[in-house]
Amino acid sequence: MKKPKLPHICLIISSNDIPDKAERALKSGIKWLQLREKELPRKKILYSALKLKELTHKHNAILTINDYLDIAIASEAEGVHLGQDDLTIDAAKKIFSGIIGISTHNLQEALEAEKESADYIGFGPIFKTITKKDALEPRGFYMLSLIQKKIRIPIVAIGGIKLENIEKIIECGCKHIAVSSGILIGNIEKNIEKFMNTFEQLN
Ligand code: 3NM
Repeated sequence: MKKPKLPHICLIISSNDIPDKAERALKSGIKWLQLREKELPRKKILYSALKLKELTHKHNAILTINDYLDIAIASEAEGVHLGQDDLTIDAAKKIFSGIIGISTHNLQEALEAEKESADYIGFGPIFKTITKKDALEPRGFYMLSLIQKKIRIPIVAIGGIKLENIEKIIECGCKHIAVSSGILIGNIEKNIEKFMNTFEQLN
């Protein structure tokens, strides 16, 4: 199976956002959803993933599942997003041929992920985030630029990304972002339109 190209914007959602916010985002043109669910039992996360897969399929978008490779496989998601304490990329590759991404927070983790041939790295948090409870200290633009210079695989900047700071992220050379509150809080449709317009200027 050929792996799909990564869209510029990944919207991170939880089960509470299904179906309403997920559907609104897809209708507004979001082409990549990541299901990130830390609270619920696995079976409920699977149900959310299956529902989301129906929606992403309908809108020609891709779905990735945070942490749980078994749920990614069972829901036929296009990808899995691993944390540093989840399965290794090598192990995931043995049982999954879809997109494999991994969260990284420093250059060493990013280089390691590249060596293991991850399809992309998440790098963050770039700014302070209200979404991730155990987030590390913000890395800022300087670290993002440095990572951009050293790493060849796609980099998805994450953490506190909003309309107010997106242009500076793009100035760092970054072509992909993962966003939760910056899209889901306020007017979803308007937020997405503005984020998409910023990226369209790149193409
Ligand atoms: N991971 P928001 S920051 C899920 O640093 C996640 O690895 C991060 O949500 C990391 O766009 C983060 O609301 C939260 O800040 C992203």
